[in-house]
Amino acid sequence: ECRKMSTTERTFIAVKPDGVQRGLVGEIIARFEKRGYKLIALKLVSPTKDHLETHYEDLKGKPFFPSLISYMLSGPIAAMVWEGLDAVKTGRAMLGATNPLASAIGTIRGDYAIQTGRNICHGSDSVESANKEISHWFTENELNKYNNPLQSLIY
Ligand code: RTP
Repeated sequence: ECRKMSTTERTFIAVKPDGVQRGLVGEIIARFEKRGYKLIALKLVSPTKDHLETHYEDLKGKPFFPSLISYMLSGPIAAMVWEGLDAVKTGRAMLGATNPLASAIGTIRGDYAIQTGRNICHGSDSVESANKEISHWFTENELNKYNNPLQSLIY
């Protein structure tokens, strides 16, 4: 078995329009904060259709693509970047499976969602897509550089 060494990574996490409207932004932020991840960037945005189609370009051929885009256009999205050990894989684990009915209890989707088409959050699925998504959603200026002394209690 080939196990990857844990490394400090950045991941793009977004609260989708349904999550924002249901008042789950604070809950989702709190889980990443409490786990020990470092908040690098955060904004509430209403992206264009073009922006969302590029974000989901790998899914362009899927039958659910048009409904996914209109779902993502249904309201503002809380976009964020979190940094820390294994942030991509652990971030996905914290969100839970894409289909909320298959998500473990204790995950964000497992606790707050029941439908794939309304699964309240997004998380990058690899370091490569995280880097792509971070630069798609944020400018270099919006990626904050700061020292958080609390990190020394976590690592
Ligand atoms: P995400 O990118 O949002 O974190 O989701 P994911 O990687 O877990 O899932 P992916 O397959 O990339 O799908 C992206 C989003 O499209 C919606 N979806 N609907 N069968 C369907 O109706 C269907 N399948 C996927 C979900 O909102 C999913 O998160």
